[in-house]
Amino acid sequence: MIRDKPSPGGQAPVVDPDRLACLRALAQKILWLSTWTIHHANHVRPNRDRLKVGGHQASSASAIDIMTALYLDVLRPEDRVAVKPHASPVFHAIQYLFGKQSREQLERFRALGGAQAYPSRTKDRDEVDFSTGSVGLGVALSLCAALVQDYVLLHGLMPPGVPPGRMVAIVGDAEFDEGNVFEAMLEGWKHDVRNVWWIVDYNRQSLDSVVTDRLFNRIEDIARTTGFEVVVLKYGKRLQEAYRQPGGLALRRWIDDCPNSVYSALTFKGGPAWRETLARELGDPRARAIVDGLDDDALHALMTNLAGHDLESLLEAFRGVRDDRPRCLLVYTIKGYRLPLAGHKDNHAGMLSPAQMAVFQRAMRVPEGREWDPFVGLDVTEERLRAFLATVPFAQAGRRVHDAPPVAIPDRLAAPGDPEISTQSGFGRILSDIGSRDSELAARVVTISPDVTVSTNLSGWVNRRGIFHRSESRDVFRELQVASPQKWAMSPAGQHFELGIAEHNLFIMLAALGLAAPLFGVRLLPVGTLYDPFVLRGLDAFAYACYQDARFMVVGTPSGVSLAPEGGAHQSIITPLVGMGMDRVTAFEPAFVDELAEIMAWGFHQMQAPTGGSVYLRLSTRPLAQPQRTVTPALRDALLAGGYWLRPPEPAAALAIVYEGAVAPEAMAAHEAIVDEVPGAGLLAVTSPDRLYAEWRANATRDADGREAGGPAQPSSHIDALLAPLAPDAALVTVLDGHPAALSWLGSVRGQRTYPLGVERFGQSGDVADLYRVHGIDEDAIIGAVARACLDRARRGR
Ligand SMILES: Cc1ncc(C[n+]2csc(CCOP(=O)(O)OP(=O)(O)O)c2C)c(N)n1
Ligand SMILES: [Mg+2]
Repeated sequence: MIRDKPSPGGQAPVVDPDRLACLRALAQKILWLSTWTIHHANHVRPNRDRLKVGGHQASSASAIDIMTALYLDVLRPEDRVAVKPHASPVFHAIQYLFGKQSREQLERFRALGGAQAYPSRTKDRDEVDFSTGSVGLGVALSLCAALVQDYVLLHGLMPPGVPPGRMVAIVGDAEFDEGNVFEAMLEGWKHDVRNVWWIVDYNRQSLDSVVTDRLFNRIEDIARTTGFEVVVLKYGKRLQEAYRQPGGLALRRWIDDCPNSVYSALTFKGGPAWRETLARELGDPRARAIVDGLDDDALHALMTNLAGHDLESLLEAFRGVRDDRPRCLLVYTIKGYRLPLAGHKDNHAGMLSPAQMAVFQRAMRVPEGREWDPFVGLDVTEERLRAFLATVPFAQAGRRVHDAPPVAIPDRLAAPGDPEISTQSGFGRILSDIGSRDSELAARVVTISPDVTVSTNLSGWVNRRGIFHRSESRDVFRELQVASPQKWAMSPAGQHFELGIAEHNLFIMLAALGLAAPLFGVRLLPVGTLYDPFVLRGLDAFAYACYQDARFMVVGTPSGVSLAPEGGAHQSIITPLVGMGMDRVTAFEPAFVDELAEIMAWGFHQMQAPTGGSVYLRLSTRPLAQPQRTVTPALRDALLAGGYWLRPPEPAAALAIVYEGAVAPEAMAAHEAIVDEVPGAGLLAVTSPDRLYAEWRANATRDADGREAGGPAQPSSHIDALLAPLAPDAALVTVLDGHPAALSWLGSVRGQRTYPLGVERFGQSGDVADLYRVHGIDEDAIIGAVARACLDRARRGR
């Protein structure tokens, strides 16, 4: 085993030269493997589409030394990492060296079923902690995961033997252009986040070009302001040594003052260009003497000796972190370092040509045919490297992804018995009732809301369970006896995260809470609330959370124009389509609270099922008279499958009214008004177009390979069975307080003509009756659509 020597002064240990030699050799191999993986995908593997995609080579090369220092030395198995999107080849190469990634997967990089272009929790076979790809999101997720780790620790939920880790993000400097990163920083500061490391690959380049000079000053300021300890790592050891020589300060001043674009261009051009420029611009003859004493290669190596490519500097800095305060390490690097693309402003999409690759391969001393050999061409023997790799702390754990036993969910959740109540109130009451009990479910529910806790009806739950914070804070209003129904004390035992108004943070926190099982081995049941229109504000993060299979329940409430006087800015229109279109989420929009109670119980199961997913409830503040009924098992099954007949049709009926959500009273009234004219007409309650649609599509007739084969749909889907009693040419008048496309597809199930009603235009303030009239979803509009349907049918000869 290779050990470090303690340094004489008891400072951060000096890196053992033997260990450093191994790390340097392996960094070289990681550079080779990642570059070869990309080249192989573009030039070697048969590429049917001839789509040679750049964006990986230069970006990967930039992060190699940082990632080598982290993965091969500093990280522990319990640490979790968000790797910047374009460094995925580096990540896979490192896993390959650990024996946790196969050659076959690397050979299939970016091909179907192979290693993914961007690290993916769900699709990559090596252990990706956080998916990345959409810049900025992985960065924020690492911080949110640190908050969740604190929550788990302070609630005593961490399973025995699972130590807390550091939540690390390897960040591209341009990721700081994404506002969501700053939103997360502020939230982290409010919650006194710990154990988060952001290591910024400060190559001063983004996709299109070289980034603004002194960007890091701004990043540094903001990071400090939001509680990060900032460490700037600029110069490597060789440059530091040069600065100590006579004239060194002048050299340093020149580099410090050099604009990013000039530095990048000279890096690309190499030794002679450095010499020519420095000869012209270095006033101090002693500084010029430093330059003159070096040949072109050595001069280039010196001038590009940034800390981000100096393993010693990196290790010193990383190992020097001894506390759990959040760290932002700004590490100077060169995009494309050690590749012929280095520094060129257009290099993001750059690729090595086959000729350049041949030169590079020779330089890496990799014989043809041995490109995937993990040890060939290095200065250290295979035996030593194998021994070294066997001791790497990060690779010691067998499996780093945890599992967690499911939380028991009662078969039924009690629905409030009020004769008239809205689904939003019902939701608050059901949750409050859960909170009043001493159950496993109550212990594992965590609620979260971006400053709309009270107005989305979480008050009851929060009063019972309290707000979470690392440190206690008193409820001053209560202590001063100012009457308020809402308790607002915070403590480490609280079970509600109160966020600022940033819906992005809500969804990223839901992602982190919803990954507590694989990350920390404990199952949490996160429930987030927000106003439904602002689902769109957090949509990217919503998709991101689902993309990596985080499990949560999100409640969009109030929704639609039914929150009438609040006006168009608060009225959601297209969210029913979001619920249907989003993968790994099941969306429901119940009208009645007995339905809601069943859906929530189902949802808590769904959030834990191996092939389950998240749940999105679109709720309303509109109080509705509740049906007086008991939910039979058959009704429960039907409403969970997406719909049931509130008024069943008579056989071969010519028409059905189909409604979803808060427009139930209008649909019921219209049904009553027309049923004499259209005998036997049915009234179908849809609780989830998403469920109906998904099952209908899944049951489409398919051939042996699973491809859709045309022909009649299998009559096995729930919606098909529901619509079967109607006449084959029956009309369906559909209505919801949302975009009508959510239900208009129903006509395709059995070829019945659909008359879709819904909201298609931005709304305005008003009362419910006015707005329903304006948007054509009131009783009259439904009756009008029924009349049109009957006329059409008559015209067609019936
Ligand atoms: C949300 C989002 N917008 C745009 C892109 C396209 N894109 C990929 S990488 C990149 C620039 C990345 O620059 P930086 O973060 O500095 O990474 P590096 O220089 O290390 O490659 C852009 C704009 C993306 N992946 N995600
Ligand atoms: Mg960059």
